[in-house]
Amino acid sequence: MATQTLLRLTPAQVDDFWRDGYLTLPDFLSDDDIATLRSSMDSMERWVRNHEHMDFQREPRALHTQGLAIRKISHIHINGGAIWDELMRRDEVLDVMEDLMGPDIRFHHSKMMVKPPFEGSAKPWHQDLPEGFISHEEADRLRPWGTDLQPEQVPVVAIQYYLDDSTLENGCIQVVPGSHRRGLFEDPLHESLIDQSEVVAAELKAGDALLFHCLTYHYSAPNTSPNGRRGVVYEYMAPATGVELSQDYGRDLGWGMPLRSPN
Ligand SMILES: O=C(O)CCC(=O)C(=O)O
Repeated sequence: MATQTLLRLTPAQVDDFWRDGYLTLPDFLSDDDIATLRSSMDSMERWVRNHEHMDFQREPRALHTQGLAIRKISHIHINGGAIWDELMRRDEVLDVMEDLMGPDIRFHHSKMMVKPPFEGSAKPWHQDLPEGFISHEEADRLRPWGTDLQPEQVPVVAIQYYLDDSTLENGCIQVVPGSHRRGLFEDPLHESLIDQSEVVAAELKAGDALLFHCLTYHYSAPNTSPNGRRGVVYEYMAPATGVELSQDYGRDLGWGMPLRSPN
């Protein structure tokens, strides 16, 4: 795929990320990227509709498509083939991660989140950290820290690339700015933790990307529109002090794979 031309993050963008817990990156993917990834995704969706696999999750209430609509494809860097693996390793994204977390960058996991027209379901408010990054014991150890748990101590950052425009109507990601400095909570987040007046909808266009920290509260609403919304997530981490990573259940999913090392 053609490379795109994002420059390194500016110091102001780095500050914004660590202040707000998220950052938008307009035009991260080139038009060629979008076309290639969409075409790959179209074929994958056709294939996945007719096959069962532990990495494919369907929409629970997919009435229009007789239960076949796809909600999620886990481990897209493996299940999607070479172009999705290349996107995971791309210098431009590793540069961004290095700007945020330093020069020792490891891969954590990937997934394609699909919000089919009218049938895409909500993803409840949550923080990513407890979702497989750490053991239950580790989460229990970190929760009592409250706001003493600084996001810099758990350097795990997600980037979501959009293959389609992502709007409030089709279930864009919504975030609570600054929530990554409020500690670690049970998963999913209790509704009492969400103050709607603080919520920001990250409406983005195809080709844009959204970065968010693993402690940032985030949510996506059901897709009530005729427009699908596909957003692929890759998550990266710096070696974290004091945080025990969970295992990848015996499959070689590349979790913890070094992608960039300090010279
Ligand atoms: O794309 C979505 O709708 C949800 C993604 C998400 O919450 C995540 O990657 O943690």
